[in-house]
Amino acid sequence: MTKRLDGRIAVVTGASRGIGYAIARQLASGGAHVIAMARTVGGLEELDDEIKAAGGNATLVPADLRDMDAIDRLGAAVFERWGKLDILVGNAGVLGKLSPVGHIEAKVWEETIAVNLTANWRLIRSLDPLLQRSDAGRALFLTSDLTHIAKPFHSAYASSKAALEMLVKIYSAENETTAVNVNLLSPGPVRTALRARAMPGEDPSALTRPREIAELVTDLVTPAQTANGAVFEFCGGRLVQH
Ligand code: NJP
Repeated sequence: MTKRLDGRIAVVTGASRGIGYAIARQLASGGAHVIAMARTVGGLEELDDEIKAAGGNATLVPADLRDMDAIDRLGAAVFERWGKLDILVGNAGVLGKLSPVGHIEAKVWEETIAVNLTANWRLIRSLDPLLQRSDAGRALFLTSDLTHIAKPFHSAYASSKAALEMLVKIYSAENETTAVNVNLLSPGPVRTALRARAMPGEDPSALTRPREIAELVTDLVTPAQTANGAVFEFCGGRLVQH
C-alpha cells in the first residue's frame, strides 16, 4: 500500500521525547525516512525501536544543537546519502529557567537563544540547499503563543520564540517563488517535560497529548500543503491557520 510520505526524507530535531518524538514516529508511519536528532541516545533508540516495529526506518543523529559544526555535518551527510531533503521539522526547544529579566543567569539566556533560535538559523543555513533540491521541500518550526503574551518570568523563552517567528517568516518570504514552503506550528499546552517544568503544579491529564499534535503534522509537510509563511495554532483538537 502506498503511503503519503513514501520516499520523503525528513529531519526532526528534539526527537528524543515529547512532541518531536511523536512527530518523528508519525512521519515514519507515513512512509518517510526520519533523521532524528537530539542529545539523549536512550530516547532516540526507543524511537528507533518503535519505528522499526511499525515497519518504518530512521537514522539517529545524537548531537547537541548548540554545536554548529554538527549541524553543518548533518547537511553534508544528508547530501551524500540522499542528495535532497523533503521535510525539516525544527522542534527542539528549551524553556530556560523562569525568572525576572534582571535575574536571568547568562548561561541560561545563552542556552535558550542558542537552542530555540540560533540552531534553527544554522539548520536552515545547512539544509536549505537540500530542501531546494526536493520537488516540494517543507519546513515547519515549533513556536509558542507566548510570542504575543508578555508573561512575566518567561522572557528568555518568549524572546527566543518571537525572534524565531520573524526568522521563519522572512525565510518563508524568501521562498515565495520556490517549491519550498515554510510554516510555524504553535501547539498550545502539551503534556511534555517542558510543560511540566513551566507549570509544575498543573494536572497533566487535562493537556493535549503529543500524539494528538503529531497526527496533524503530516498534513503540514506533504507536497499537497500550499501554505507558506503561516502560523498553525492547535486549538480545540484542530489546526487553525493564521
Ligand atoms: O519539549 P521536551 P516539548 N540539542 O522538553 C531537545 C514547543 N512548545 O516536546 O537533547 C539537541 O519534551 C530534547 O532532546 P535532548 C517547545 O518550545 C511546547 O514540549 O535529548 N536537542 C527534546 O527531544 C519546543 O520547541 C509546548 O534533551 C535538544 C526536545 O528538544 C517544542 O514545542 C507549548 C537540545 C524537547 O522536548 C517541543 O517541546 C508551546 C539541545 N541542546 C510550544 N535541547 C508544550 N509542551 O506545552 C533540547 O507553546 N533538545
